[in-house]
Amino acid sequence: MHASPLSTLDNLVELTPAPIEVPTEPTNGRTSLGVTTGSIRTNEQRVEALRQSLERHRGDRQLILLQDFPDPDALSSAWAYKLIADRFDIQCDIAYAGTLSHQENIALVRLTGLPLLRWPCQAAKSKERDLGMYQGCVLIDNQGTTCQLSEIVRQAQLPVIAVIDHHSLQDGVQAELIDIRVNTRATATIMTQYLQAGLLTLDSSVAEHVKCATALMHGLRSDTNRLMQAQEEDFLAAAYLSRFYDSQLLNTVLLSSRSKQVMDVIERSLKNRSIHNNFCIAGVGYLRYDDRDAIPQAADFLVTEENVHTAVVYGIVHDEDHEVELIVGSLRTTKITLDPDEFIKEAFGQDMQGRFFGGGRSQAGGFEIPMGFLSGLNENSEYAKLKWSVYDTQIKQKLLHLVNPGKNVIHTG
Ligand SMILES: [Mn+2]
Repeated sequence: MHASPLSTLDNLVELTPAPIEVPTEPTNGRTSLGVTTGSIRTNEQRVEALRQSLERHRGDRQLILLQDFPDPDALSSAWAYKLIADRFDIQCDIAYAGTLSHQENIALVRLTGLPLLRWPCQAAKSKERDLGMYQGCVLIDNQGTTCQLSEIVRQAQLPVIAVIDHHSLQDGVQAELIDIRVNTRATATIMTQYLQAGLLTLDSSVAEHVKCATALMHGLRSDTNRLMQAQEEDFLAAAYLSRFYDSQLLNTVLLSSRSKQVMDVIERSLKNRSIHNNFCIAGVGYLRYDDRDAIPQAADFLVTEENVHTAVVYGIVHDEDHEVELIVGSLRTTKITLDPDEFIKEAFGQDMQGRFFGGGRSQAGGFEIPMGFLSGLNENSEYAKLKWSVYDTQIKQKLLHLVNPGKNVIHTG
């Protein structure tokens, strides 16, 4: 494996009991190492900072932005923020631009009544006047890089009040309050700590509290591989939530079954996979926008094979609304020393604007590569085949450069 400065950093951070606070200024340059330059804050200071921020914005209306394909950690954490903010007379709306495609996420939202707005980008743009009713926005479980709405909000000059996240620090994060803990396994853990510190006292006789606690438990479990990767602070958060959550409701959410489309994508990933140096790589060809969540699910499955520590699954997703195609990929790893954020950034590099094609957190990462001019016209099946084969080859080449350094794996020309 390549020597990753960030994985060394993460190991270092793990030895430090106090989590790291990031600087509020954007880091210069492209290195994520900027994360070390911040001062270390205590939990009390963090709680106080959030309390003051909420106090300062009393009576405001805030927009909580989620990543385009929100997962249980993001959904539950946003809900917890909304309930906390409510105590300070701040009304929040939770919005996302993409699709809620994982069957468990759909079940979670339906069964708990989690308040959520879907704002496809086109609609959000035309709603620009509506953005005027908000005094600020909040990014939860993301830093704006995986959230199309953040660009629209930026154009509307809506101030970013808070960023609460656990993914690796992305460039240019600016907000009044930044709480990014790269060493914490789930944003749900961070939000539970805020609840526990008294920003909102949960009450098991309030149905909404019980449902939110259940959602947080689900978020925490799903970002820690069912608690198997959980650390002390996650267990402490889960212990606190256990007083309020509804285990039967959680069970119902977890029992939701996979759709046929997801099974088909998993089947294709199994058929197409190749294993090099304990890395499993699988291209799954074309899939519909609404089925794109099948990609991380296939990666989750492939990483369970013996002798595989890391799985990368990717495919071409066709977004009919916007008439564009993009490569969407997911990485899952059980290798402690592999940093998904660093790995993806190193494998695929940046676009012309200097933005990375993806990133990640502990054990998971994702990437999106727009296909631009080559998008569409797949009715011509020869062209569609050729296009897939070009992208498939190029992604494999880029990955194998890192997986088998020194080996000239694929000869071109
Ligand atoms: Mn998360």
